[in-house]
Amino acid sequence: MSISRSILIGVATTALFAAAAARPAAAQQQADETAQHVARAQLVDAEGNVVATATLRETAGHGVLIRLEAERLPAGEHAFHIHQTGRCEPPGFESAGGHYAPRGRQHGFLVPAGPHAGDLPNIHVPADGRLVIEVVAPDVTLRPGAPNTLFDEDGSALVIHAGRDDYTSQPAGDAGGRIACGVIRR
Ligand SMILES: [Cu+2]
Ligand SMILES: [Zn+2]
Repeated sequence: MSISRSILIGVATTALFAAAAARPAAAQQQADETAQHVARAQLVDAEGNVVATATLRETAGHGVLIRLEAERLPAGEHAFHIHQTGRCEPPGFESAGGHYAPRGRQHGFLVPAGPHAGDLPNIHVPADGRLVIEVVAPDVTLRPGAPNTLFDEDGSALVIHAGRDDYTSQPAGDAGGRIACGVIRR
């Protein structure tokens, strides 16, 4: 074997080892980043039954994408919000506090000084109680430490109401009682 050929093989072998070593580390890093950028919530009703699940995903700087999968909600139009405290105590779920609004503002998409960061469009549940929707909450993030993070000291919750949000009334859209609530978790 010539010297130059053995050097070439040596370089190639080193490169292979480097690639093999780098791959698990990169995969782990990617898994860590993915875990940081995804959250979930299980929404329960007043009796504690799971009625919907949500997956929340950090976008590329455009807020949090929320996918809601409902299995057994009452038919009709319902308000859907992010509330400021990650506590869901049945039956009334008042423990979840008001709408998440780290930058203040008023309630509602139809109000010039609105909306709250946690305001979301109404959901429309068909007769069988099942639906899947996706919606972006543009003014929140899952990144810890950010002023508008959903993972602040007391966390956050997803809440569904008995009635529709009129997008106007203060402080919460005149949406009636809270019929389902889920703490947002990693
Ligand atoms: Cu609400
Ligand atoms: Zn609001």
